[in-house]
Amino acid sequence: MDLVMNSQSAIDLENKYSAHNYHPLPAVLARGEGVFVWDIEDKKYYDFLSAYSAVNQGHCHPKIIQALKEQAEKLTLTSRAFYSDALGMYTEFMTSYFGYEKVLPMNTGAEAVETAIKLCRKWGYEKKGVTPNQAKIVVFDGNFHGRTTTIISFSNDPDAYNNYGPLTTGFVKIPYNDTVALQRELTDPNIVGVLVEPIQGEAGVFVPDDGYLAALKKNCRTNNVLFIGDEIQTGIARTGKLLATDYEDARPDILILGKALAGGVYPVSAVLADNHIMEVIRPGQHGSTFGGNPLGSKVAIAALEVVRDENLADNAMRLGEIFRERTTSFIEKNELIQLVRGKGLLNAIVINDSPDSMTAWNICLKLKDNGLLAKPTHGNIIRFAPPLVMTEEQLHDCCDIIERSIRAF
Ligand code: IF1
Repeated sequence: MDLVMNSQSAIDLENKYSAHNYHPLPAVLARGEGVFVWDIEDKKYYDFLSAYSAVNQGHCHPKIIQALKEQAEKLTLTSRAFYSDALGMYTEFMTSYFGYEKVLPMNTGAEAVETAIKLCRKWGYEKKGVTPNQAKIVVFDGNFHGRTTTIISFSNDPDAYNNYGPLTTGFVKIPYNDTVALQRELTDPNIVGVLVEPIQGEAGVFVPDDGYLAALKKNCRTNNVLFIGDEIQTGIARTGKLLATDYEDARPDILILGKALAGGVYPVSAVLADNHIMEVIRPGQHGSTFGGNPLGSKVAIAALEVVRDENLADNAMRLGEIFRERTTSFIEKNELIQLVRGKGLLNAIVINDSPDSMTAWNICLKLKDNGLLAKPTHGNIIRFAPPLVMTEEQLHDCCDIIERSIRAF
């Protein structure tokens, strides 16, 4: 191994030994603090991805790191074979914070989605009375919920599912943001749930029309179907409210959280529901070695306290408006950018070029040169999702960088 690590040698090392399941932007990060990250050569960048919205609280938030350190020295893992002095505290905190009767702790987002699917199906058989093995869950075109075999079974991105078959059945895909399609599908008595992202992230930050989520909720209620909200990316203040579903009368029956739930410090995910749903899972019927461990529990409490104490939802709301206002007036004078869309600090710009062009990628390389990190999604879309601890002054600085970078094309 090289004694002196520079960016190129780090990239070479990763390329040689790490599976090639990613194509990263060539920035080799070594340090992070708040809205900033630094590469090996100590070049400083604004982070405009926030690890796909996992570091909403900013990198290495001192309060979260303190909780991690304190608990790491006491007790990290017990498994659920025993009780711990942290899990009760964590689950009480979580349920009151989000307003549900029960929480089921897991680790990654995909695991929590799997958990929600299992919970919903079991509820369907045991409470709704669906014929064994006939349960169906409604999902949407363009969905992204993770990488497990069942989840990729209902993706419509060939990269996600190709040659990973045989795929899991029991899902019905309908167009997103289409209330008529929803009404038609939900009357099928075998439908037990609707799994939805309140804003489709991977699809390119696609915000549904106002009222769509409320209509979805209403249709679920009328047809005795569970509304499963995947707020792994949209939750924890990202879109300007604690949850993106808080914008409407659209409380999910099953709420899925991950990512920023533990501030990007530790993998913690959760499924929340009320007793009449959660009670269908009994001892031995679901679990995880790491889920609900003391370290993750304490880190998550600290991470959620930061969100509340620092008013991150309000800040995301305010800065998001400024960001879209500035970007909108910029693109009036710039033909390369088609539009900006989003809510709070989950935004994207769409480039006026074919999705298979290199323009978005090249803009991201230029942004990197100018000290800001963002990543293209679906060819010609660039997602902008900085940590929510950003100041207004920093945001204007970032808008200057973005405008300067795009003008270079
Ligand atoms: C990757 C995107 C973001 C998610 C929603 C569940 C999960 C995710 C709504 C699974 C994860 C990630 C995973 C990451 C890329 C990324 C992503 F570009 F694919 F769409 F965030 F925008 N539900 N999203 O967004 O959570 O198991 O990863 O903890 O490369 O797969 P996980």
